[in-house]
Formats: sequence, C-alpha cells, structure tokens
Amino acid sequence: MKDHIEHYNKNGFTQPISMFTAEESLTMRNHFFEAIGQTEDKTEHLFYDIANWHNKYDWCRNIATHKKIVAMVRGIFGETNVMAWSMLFWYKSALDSTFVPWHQDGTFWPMKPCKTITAWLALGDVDQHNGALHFIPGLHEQLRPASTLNHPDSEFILQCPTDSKDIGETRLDMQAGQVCLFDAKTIHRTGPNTSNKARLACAIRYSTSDVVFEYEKWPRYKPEPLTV
Ligand SMILES: O=C(O)CCC(=O)C(=O)O
Repeated sequence: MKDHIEHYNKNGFTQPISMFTAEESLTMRNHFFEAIGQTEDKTEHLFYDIANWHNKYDWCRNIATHKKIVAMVRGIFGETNVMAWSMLFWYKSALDSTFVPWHQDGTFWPMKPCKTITAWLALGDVDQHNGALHFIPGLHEQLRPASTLNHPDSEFILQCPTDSKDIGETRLDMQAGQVCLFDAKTIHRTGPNTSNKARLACAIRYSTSDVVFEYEKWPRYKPEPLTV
C-alpha cells in the first residue's frame, strides 16, 4: 500500500491495483448490461441514467464499500471518515469514436475543498485500442482554468488546456478487475474505442466528511454521500 500511496502523491494517480478476479469483474459487467436492459453485443451508443449507482444496486454498493478499495482511499487521505458520493459507469461501445478530452474532474464539481479520490475499476481489459486512461503525471496540485472544446466526438464541452511543458503523458493499460485511483485535480483523458468489443469501467468518487457540496450549484447528478 505504501508504494501506491507514494506513487499517488508524486503523480496524482496510482498504478493498476488488482482488486477483483477476471470472473468477478465479468459478473459485474453482466450485472451492468442486465441493469440497463441491453446486451453486450449492442453496438450503438447507450443511454442510461448514469448517476449514483452505489445507492441503486446492492452489487454496486458492494463495490463502493469494498474493504480493499476503501483501505486504499483512507490510506491516501490519511483519514478514516470517508464517504462515497457518486458512482457511474463509463461505457464505450465497440468502434465508438467518442473521447474524453484532457480534464480535471474538480472543474465540474462545486465542492469545498476540492478533495476527491476516484477509484476507476476496469470491467474488461483496457489498452491503447479501447480507451485506456491517460494521465499527465505530477500536475495535480491546482485546478487550471478550463477552455471550451467544440468537437462532435468529445464527451465534454470543456477541456483542460495542456502545453508542451506538460511532458510525460502516461497511458495506463489495465486488466479486468484492476483499479486505478486518481485525484480530482489530476489531468486525464481517454481515447476512442477502436476495438470490436465494448469498453466498460466504473468510477467511484470518495471524499472525506469535511467536504461540503454546494448542491444548489450542482447542475444534475447531485452527490448522494454514503459513509463507507
Ligand atoms: O472512463 C472514461 O472514459 C473517462 C473517465 C473519467 O474521466 C473519470 O472518471 O473522471
């Protein structure tokens, strides 16, 4: 755990951490498709209510409260009072050209202080072909002003500007059942899915109990904190 915490503090994210077996992650993947009433081989973009799965399904609550994930989050925060306040699924269908541009999650979250760790769980292998996470290491101390992005394939209309000084982009290939933890100020992105299989991951957002959510400013998908 110490190595992961050191890596996180230095870079803003951890290396992949094995959390669930391939079989367990396949079961979760199947639960997801069952929950949205679709099947794995649908290729069109899926529309589903993405918010707060940790309070919707027992199998999701079990992920959000998983002892080893929570222990890692507590270790990084250095605190025991931790809540999961959001859980959503990131789905890229087969041959999906949409991408998530460089961004810092904290840009989108009206909270004080800006203090969140995301646990991103791969529910299938991820690599350069199907939208692995990319990070810019070591730039997680402050939020940068975001700029607008007008691209038909972008998931967001805001992006975090990066320049030639932001060297060392790192891609994190992960196996099904592995988790990566990253900070609300970490600059990250994911590319399109050029493979023939859907890419599925879920992201659980954790904060400590001192964090105040400015609910009135939250456009939608308001936080639903669950003590873990
Ligand atoms: O999984 C993705 O495609 C994007 C994930 C992401 O940006 C996030 O969880 O903050």
